[in-house]
Amino acid sequence: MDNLKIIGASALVSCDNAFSVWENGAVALASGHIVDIGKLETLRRTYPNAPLKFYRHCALLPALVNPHIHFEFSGHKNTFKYGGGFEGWLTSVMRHRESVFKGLDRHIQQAIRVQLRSGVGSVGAISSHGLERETLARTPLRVVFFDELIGSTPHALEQNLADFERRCALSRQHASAHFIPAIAIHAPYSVHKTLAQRVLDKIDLKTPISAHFLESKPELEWLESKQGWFGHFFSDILRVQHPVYSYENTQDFLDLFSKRHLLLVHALFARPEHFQHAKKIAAQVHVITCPRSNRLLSGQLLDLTLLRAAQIPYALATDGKSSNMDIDLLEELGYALFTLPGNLEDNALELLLGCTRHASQALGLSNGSLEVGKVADLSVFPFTKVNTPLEIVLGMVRAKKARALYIQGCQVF
Ligand code: MCF
Ligand code: FE
Repeated sequence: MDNLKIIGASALVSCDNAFSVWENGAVALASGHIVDIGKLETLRRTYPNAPLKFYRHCALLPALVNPHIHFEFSGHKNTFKYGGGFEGWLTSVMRHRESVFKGLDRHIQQAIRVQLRSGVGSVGAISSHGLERETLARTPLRVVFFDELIGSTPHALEQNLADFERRCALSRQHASAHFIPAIAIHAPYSVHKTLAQRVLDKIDLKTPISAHFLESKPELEWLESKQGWFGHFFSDILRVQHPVYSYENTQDFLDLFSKRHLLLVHALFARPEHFQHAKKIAAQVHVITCPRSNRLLSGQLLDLTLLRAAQIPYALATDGKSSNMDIDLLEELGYALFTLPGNLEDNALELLLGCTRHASQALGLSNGSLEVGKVADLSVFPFTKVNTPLEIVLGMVRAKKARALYIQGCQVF
């Protein structure tokens, strides 16, 4: 076979369904895909002429996937208000968001370096304005680029739609295996139902759709009973005279996503019936959890027991620097491991899959596990204890950065 090469390490963690782990394991790659996997010695015998790269005292894993990040907010440090609940944060974003876009390109470059350094090969990038599109299209990162739809007032509907379609058209120009255009419906409170429907009517069913969902209690109150802080948000902050209730309730919002490939981001205040409805209505649902962002903005963490009961997989993400101290997925993984309640071993396994296989599935990619036929996005970390998912997660968190990263079989570092 042409272009065949072997990459091996002292330990291999496949993150496949069977959660196979190999001592002195390796993958054979050709044309950016995994064509074989097994013991290093076996692969060397099968492909005696293939060049070999072996990482001693290291573990080979799928490259990590960060499925929710706002690169446009990478320059943010301490402008937005923390500690005043979600309401305080959102008010401060509405007032000051333009000011954090200064010197943006330098911050985006740095944010990209942070992703790669921590072994992240793919990201789900939420784009409010398209300011990061060109930079992301030129990086080695695999990017699922979610152009974000926002607009809650009916009278500005045509203008919001035109702006969104203009950004989507620019994104489509970059479409490739490394840059996959997708769309985000910002949140129930910020996207009018008619606007969302107009957009979704034109989008094919395979396109991943991301939505911030029930991130705060006021959002739930607004959706369910048309009461609470969001009334003030519309009249006093957005200056909408008579706020329109465009969704009858939470189910009505979820009905937008019939047969869709849906990523529900946060879902902190979702109730069992909401998860059940999402699962029934969509073709595929993942919850994306961003624990540090959730703690900072809404004071709490996702209740994983509700997801397990609904049999909805979750993936782990950093969110943007707009709502986090940094955007390092390994830091997020450590925080999640130490703070999410429940059985530590169970959580470790879910979190590991949450930044590999499940995150990849959420983004509709074909990486995220080491299996024949998968795209060869690989990461290497300096540890060898891989007896349990907990040992693996601890090894990654302790490493603080990856030793090597391959995207589509090409070495990034
Ligand atoms: O995920 C966090 C918190 N929830 C909602 N939005 C954002 C987050 N980080 C950045 N945002 C952006 C969002 O994309 O903030 C704006 C949107 O552009 C808020 S609504 C004007
Ligand atoms: Fe977000």
